[in-house]
Amino acid sequence: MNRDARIFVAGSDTLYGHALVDLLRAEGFTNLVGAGADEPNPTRPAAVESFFAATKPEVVFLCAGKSGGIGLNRSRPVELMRDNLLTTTTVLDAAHRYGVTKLLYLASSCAYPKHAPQPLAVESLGTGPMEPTSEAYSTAKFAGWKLCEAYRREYGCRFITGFPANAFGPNDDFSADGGHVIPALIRRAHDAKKQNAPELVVWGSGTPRREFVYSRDLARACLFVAEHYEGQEPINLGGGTDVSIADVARAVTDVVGFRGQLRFDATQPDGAPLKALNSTPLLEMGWRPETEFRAALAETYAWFLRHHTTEISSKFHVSSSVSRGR
Ligand code: GFB
Repeated sequence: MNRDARIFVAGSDTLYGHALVDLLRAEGFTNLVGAGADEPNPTRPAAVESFFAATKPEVVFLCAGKSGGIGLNRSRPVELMRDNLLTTTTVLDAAHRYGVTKLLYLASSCAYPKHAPQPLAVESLGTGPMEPTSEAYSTAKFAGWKLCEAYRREYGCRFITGFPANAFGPNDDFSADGGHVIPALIRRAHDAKKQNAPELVVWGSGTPRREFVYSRDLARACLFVAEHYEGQEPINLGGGTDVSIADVARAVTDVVGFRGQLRFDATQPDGAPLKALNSTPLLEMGWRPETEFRAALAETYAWFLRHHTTEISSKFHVSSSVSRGR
């Protein structure tokens, strides 16, 4: 990719989008369009149309679309599904009509069947029912992938879909009830430490396992795929190992410095028992994750301390703080 290519990161305010914009700037890409106040609302066709007409992006990373953890997926399926369906149809349509030369759409590992063989290979997509807690959001992500495929088939668009592992990092949604497990536990462990609370509640049994990817590594994988991958098949963006939620909780409390007990709350859902990606195609192309899990957690907590130290969160955050981008 030319360093002066016009690149649009749709969803530059999301976990993925922030990391991508930072990486692209650090790698010397000088012509980022819409990475700031001029980014159009991706669910508004007229705004997206004017933006594409004015800026004519050549490469698009489609990171936009609301997302949240298992709690938000259970309580806000409509908002998550509508936002993602509208975002995908709007941005892909504009990208097609304005001749974008390459687009990478970020889907989600929760679009895989709940009981597909592990690690999850792209051949398993669509072979069984999804995890019910996130079915609405996952269906929208699945549809986004299928729409990319349809543009490729009907119009020859170079639209690629990536399925990332569970991502975390700076700029995530750190709300205690709406965020994904790592930012939510960072928030609650931090609050518990400040309040000298005797215990930290961890949702579910602690036995589910997830493969995590640090957002900076995910951004590197996205750039790598945009530069080197031309296949029609979607591609998994992982390459790490899976960890149990109990071990994640222990690692978070270590990093945060919370010394109390963990209490597993079985009234909260576990979600899928295991989600690990088969990222062999990406690894065979030569890409590797760089950041060790503990180091990534420590960087994330350091970012949290710089940006979130004034509030103590317990309230559920709805639309305005629903994080975008998973
Ligand atoms: O991060 P999380 O919501 O992602 O939850 P999913 C992962 C696991 O952590 C589940 C447990 O077993 C949760 O029960 N967990 C423990 C917690 N404590 C907490 C907590 O405080 N907050 C949260 N959120 N979980 C999401 C999907 O599922 O995966 C989304 O719902 C999205 O649609 C995302 O696709 C990647 O992997 O279970």
